[in-house]
Amino acid sequence: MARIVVLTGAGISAESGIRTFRAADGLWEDHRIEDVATPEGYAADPALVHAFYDERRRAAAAAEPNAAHIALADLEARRPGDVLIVTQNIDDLHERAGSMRVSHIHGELGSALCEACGERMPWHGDLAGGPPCPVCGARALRPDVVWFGEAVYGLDDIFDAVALCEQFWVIGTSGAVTPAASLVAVAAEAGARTALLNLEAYEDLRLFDDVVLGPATATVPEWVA
Ligand code: BJW
Repeated sequence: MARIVVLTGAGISAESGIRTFRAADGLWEDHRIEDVATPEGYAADPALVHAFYDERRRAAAAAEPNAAHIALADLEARRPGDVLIVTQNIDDLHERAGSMRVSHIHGELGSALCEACGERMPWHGDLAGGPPCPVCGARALRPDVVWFGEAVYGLDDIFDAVALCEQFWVIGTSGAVTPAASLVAVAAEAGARTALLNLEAYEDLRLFDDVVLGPATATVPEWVA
């Protein structure tokens, strides 16, 4: 179990050049959420959804981890076994910064899921055009990401880890999406010290012991120092 559990969202990757979802210039400005991030949207127009994720896979591959990702990886290196990152992000910038324990609860761009055989597999190319599944041959590969209405990955283990941690930090997420947004309540209820490091404050900050506002590349290195 980890003493420190860190929940991260799109804001931690923003300064690596990866767009967030709900900002004025965010991803949802260009796309209706229900068209690209629901099973129904995918069934209606798979080509649109593949184009959306193929472009994001290329953008993530071209991005580099920033000082916030690196500070968290350095913390884990200083305190082996004490840090668990629970990320809503589908990029791999935490891993590329050197973090070892990362749980991608909303899936990963670097993975594909075969809807025919159920296999999850590393995938680094485009999915547009319907490449065959290397396992079963069906042309049924989709992005291995969690859309609205689908179950997030690893939730039971994460609830257990959060209920047992000493510190729970939330970095760069709007807190608009459950179940990730409800983890702070679990941590607070269990007696962990809670912190929010975000560009903007939440309307309701009652569950946070500490609130540090600012860009993650400035706040996170200072916070973990
Ligand atoms: C900075 C910064 C800087 C910027 N430094 N900070 C009614 C119908 C159906 C479902 C529901 C419903 N009501 C509720 C639900 C549940 C639903 C939900 O939460 N909906 C709400 C929107 C209302 N949740 C789900 O459906 C989840 N599943 C579920 O509940 O399953 C139940 C179930 C159980 C058992 C069996 C079956 C089902 C699944 C949610 C999946 C979310 N998926 C997405 C897409 C993933 C793939 C992809 O990336 O495309 O996840 S949506 C999108 O939002 C993505 C993100 O991970 C997630 C959160 O976004 P995030 O990271 O918070 O980004 P932003 O943009 O919102 O915020 C960025 C923040 O950073 C801002 O605050 C900035 O200020 C800050 N910031 N720059 C520091 N430099």
